[in-house]
Amino acid sequence: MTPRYTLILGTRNWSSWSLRPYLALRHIGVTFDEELIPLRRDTTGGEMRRRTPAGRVPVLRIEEMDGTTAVWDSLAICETLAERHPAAGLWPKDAKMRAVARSYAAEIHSGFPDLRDQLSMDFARRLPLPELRETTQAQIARVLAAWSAALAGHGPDGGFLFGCFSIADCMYAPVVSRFLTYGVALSAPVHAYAERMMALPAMQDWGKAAQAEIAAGLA
Ligand SMILES: N[C@@H](CCC(=O)N[C@@H](CS)C(=O)NCC(=O)O)C(=O)O
Repeated sequence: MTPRYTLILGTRNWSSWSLRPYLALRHIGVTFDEELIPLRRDTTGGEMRRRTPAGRVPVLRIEEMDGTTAVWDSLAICETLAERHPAAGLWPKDAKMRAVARSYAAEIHSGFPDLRDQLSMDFARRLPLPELRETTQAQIARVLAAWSAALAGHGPDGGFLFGCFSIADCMYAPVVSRFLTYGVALSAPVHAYAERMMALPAMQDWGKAAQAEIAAGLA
């Protein structure tokens, strides 16, 4: 029996962490349900504590014949999906390339606090670039250098960071959105990468849902 997947996510316009496993699930092509916990409300903290193991979204609930498993944290969810769906190629096949792709994913997962703080995800809005701290500028420069290096090496083989779409792209998708929201200056290859990411049907759908949230006064 195929497992039943449910992604518990936050308000799409804002929930950068939720976007990552959403893209991985869409890439695999499995059907999955979505349950939303609205962010930035008086009720958010309580709902998070009641409905998620760590008081945060995203969570992937996996229901199977022999029981239900909750997986939390965006990177853990992506890794679990890669393990369960090897044919989807969520990591590069080549071991050396995979090691570097994992480093990219881990780097964005554990760092860049100033970038997150000053350029918070606001998927469907276009906003002025705030005055950036030096630390934020350095973090933006690091992301752009890392993307440029990956795209120069592997981009020609598929257009994504490591050629074919991978978890590395899932992990950086919120940064792509942030750079477009705040109009961060991008080189031609990075701009082409950002456009390719935004053209993914899953990113388009996420954007439509984020727009609907804004129209409904939810984001
Ligand atoms: N490291 C976690 C971070 C998850 C996270 O911080 N999620 C935010 C929403 S995007 C959250 O749940 N915040 C709790 C709140 O707003 O009360 C992950 O990768 O999933």
